[in-house]
Amino acid sequence: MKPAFPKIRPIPYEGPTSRNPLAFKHYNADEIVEGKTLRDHLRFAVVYWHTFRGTGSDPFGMGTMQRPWDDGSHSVANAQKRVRVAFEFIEKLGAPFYSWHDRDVAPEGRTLAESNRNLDAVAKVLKEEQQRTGIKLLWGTANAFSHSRYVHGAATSCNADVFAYAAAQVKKAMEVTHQLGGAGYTFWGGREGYQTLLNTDMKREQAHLAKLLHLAVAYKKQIGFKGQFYIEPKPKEPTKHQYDSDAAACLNFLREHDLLPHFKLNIETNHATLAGHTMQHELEVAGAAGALGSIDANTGDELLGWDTDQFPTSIYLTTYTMLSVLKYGGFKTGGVNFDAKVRRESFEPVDLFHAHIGAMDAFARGLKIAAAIRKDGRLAEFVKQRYASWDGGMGAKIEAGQVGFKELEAYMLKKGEVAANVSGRQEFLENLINEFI
Ligand code: XLS
Ligand code: NI
Ligand code: NI
Repeated sequence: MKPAFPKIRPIPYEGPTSRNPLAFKHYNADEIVEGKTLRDHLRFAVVYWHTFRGTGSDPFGMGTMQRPWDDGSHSVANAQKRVRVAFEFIEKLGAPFYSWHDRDVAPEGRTLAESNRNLDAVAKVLKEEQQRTGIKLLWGTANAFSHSRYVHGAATSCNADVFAYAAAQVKKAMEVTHQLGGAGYTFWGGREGYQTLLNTDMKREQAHLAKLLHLAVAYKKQIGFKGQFYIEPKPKEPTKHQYDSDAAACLNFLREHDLLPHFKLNIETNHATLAGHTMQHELEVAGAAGALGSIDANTGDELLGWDTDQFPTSIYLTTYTMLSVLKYGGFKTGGVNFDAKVRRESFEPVDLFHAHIGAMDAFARGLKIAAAIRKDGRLAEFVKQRYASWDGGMGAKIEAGQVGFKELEAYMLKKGEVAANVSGRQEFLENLINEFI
């Protein structure tokens, strides 16, 4: 096969003074930060759906992407050829991982059996290319939202047959993920929510979603798949409300249905903002619960308010993200998965390189800045000092459960008024962060 990107050589690291748009300025994969290479900290992954299946269509217009290697057909042969192109791209970029939905990599057939055969035929090529390049699968997932059968949702559909179909589809996607040595498997509730409560039995739908996840946990054990399961929170789009609306809602759902030990969260930046949160907020909620698994790295346009899935370039965003990731011990099975798409106006193949190179550089900078802030220690020390009243005296007794309301009343009656409050120093801290940016 002729190369799809003949003019592009493997992307080198040239350092911050380079003016070469096809070189890294900050992502030096072998550089060590906090005892680990950048490659192992960031575990970059390229997503198959946006990068190799995105057409650039939007609600107002048709696709714009120039993808000369793609014949536009739904044939298995075209899908297999696309795999070679994808791996040429990922290899030249130097990303160690990729991720997919079943229906991105292989075409949906006329029957479930045909869809499964198509997936097997493409998975064979995925495996060959993984072995040839050493690129690994970060996670797989099933697209149980695009086909019209999923009009009312998948696991949460009012139609029990749809649940059965979704279960069969997830089963197959898990098997293929397992065959390809996937480090994880993600559940994003594409249409697991409602458009109107007038026609919705919310309790029953949520119980069905939990049922599907329990069946997946059981099947995982049965086939010996050791990868990490993730839930990806998102509040809306395509439905008005999705049950996995944010990290806190997902954690509550998982706890209520005895699923928490089996899942971690895959936090996506643009989903956080759609939920009215910052990425940092979602990462802290997940991290505090011991459930920070992976991230879908992108960014939204705050003025548009849609899930625009843009490539992340803000150094503040990547710095705050990596501060939280480092705080909770770094990625184990997860990574920085670029669930992002080039703009409709960026239709040439080379734009795919610019987008990923810039985002990888932005994360490399965020990581180095976060590590420098941690090494400096002033931020952590400030937070520690802010809670010093809990480290001894009455604070320590409250935390240890040694006092009740009676003792607390007696303490305050004697003292009369609280010890003086001190400033939160937000502006001082914001300035401190800017010292490192
Ligand atoms: C869509 C989601 C999706 C998941 C995988 O908004 O981000 O791409 O990451 O199904
Ligand atoms: Ni995502
Ligand atoms: Ni998204």
